[in-house]
Amino acid sequence: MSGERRGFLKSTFLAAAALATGPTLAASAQQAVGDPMILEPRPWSTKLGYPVAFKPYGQPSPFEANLQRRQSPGLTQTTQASVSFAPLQGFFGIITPSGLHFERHHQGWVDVDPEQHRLMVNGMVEEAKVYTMDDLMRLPSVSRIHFIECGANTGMEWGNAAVPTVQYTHGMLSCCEFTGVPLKVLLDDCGADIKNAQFVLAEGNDGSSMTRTISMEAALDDVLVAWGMNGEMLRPENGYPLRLVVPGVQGVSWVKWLRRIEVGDKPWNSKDEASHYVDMMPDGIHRQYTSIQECKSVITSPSGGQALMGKGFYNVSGLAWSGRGKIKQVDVSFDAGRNWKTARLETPVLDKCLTRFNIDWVWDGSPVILQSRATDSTGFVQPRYRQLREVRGTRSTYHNNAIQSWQVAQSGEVFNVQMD
Ligand SMILES: Nc1nc2c(c(=O)[nH]1)N[C@H]1C(S)=C(S)[C@@H](COP(=O)(O)O)O[C@H]1N2
Ligand SMILES: [Mo]
Repeated sequence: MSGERRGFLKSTFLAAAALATGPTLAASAQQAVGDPMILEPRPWSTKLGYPVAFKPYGQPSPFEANLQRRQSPGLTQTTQASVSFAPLQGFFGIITPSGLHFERHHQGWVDVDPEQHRLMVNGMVEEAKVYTMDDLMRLPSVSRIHFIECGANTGMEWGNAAVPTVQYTHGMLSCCEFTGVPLKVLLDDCGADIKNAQFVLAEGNDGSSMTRTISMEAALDDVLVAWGMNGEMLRPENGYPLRLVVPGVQGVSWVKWLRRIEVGDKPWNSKDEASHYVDMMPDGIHRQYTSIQECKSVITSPSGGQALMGKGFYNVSGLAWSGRGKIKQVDVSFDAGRNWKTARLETPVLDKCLTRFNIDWVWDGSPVILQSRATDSTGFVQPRYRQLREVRGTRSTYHNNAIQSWQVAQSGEVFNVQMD
């Protein structure tokens, strides 16, 4: 190691020590002397372990059993039309484990036999075609990491702080590596009339026959017809064997169990577009076809429902994303938005993808309100509730990207609160 590098390490260590005034970072660790957990053998170190492939498909540790998708206590559940929220408070980095991806089904999820699955491309094309899964998987594929967020995410918070944890405020959000064929390849293959057609319709093969209009601009840009998720086939809940991936656009357009793409010259105004995911504006008129998920962020740790273990050092961590591009900056406030400090963005920072941010914090034990505010590559800054309501009024359900506030009480308990 060169002298220069050693010097760097030494100075960063000193900087860290200086930051954690009084007790250093290590102060949270127990003193080793006398701790039986390190001094005495544990049961698992004194016997044979399980054989390989004891579980042919790996499972999380039984000690992690509490980390689950959950249904919100604040929502009316019907048996099939429902939503499960991803436990954002337990995630690291940017990838959502496949088994914890949120779910939103308008008519329940289905187990599709891939041998019987077909994708039709028709409408304004030279030749309509029907593809089998084998046909599709022979085509040139790409893999891309993108977030998917339901347009209704954070929807229960329009009025006031309604639900207790980040799982319920922001958990209709996930981020995976998707593998599939660019939709453009299929449109070219069928000779789509891209001069005159401005839209495509995507149709699902479940009981809801989900149908959504997507702009030709997006269709020719980064939309994928995907079968892979996190290195394996899609999970049934997420559209096995085929779903549309529409980067940056609200989840409803990511049609699952995708069976048909129709090329056309006007929006279809389908049942799924007439009432769902439209925004009631202050003038009483519904804004239809809102589709891009605007720049947003949330602190996931510490977050509502958690409790700090006493004053001292904490790594404050969260997620930021924008449907319009990359995250440029995330600022964190420890005093309800009066002062802001710029957080570290962890790599990779990708287009229309979750970005993980972290920032050092020493809690002095007094009550505080934590907030994060993201800025994207277009310069768009995530709004406060007051700014959002100035434009959108108060009667919306969807597309809430306001700054989230978490109150840390003197007890260390963290609560969902809403700041103007
Ligand atoms: N065919 C079909 N596609 C669908 C839906 C559906 O009910 N049926 N739900 C949509 C909605 S509203 C969202 S937010 C996303 C959710 O995707 P996920 O369940 O994989 O999280 O899928 C979309 N695609
Ligand atoms: Mo959704």
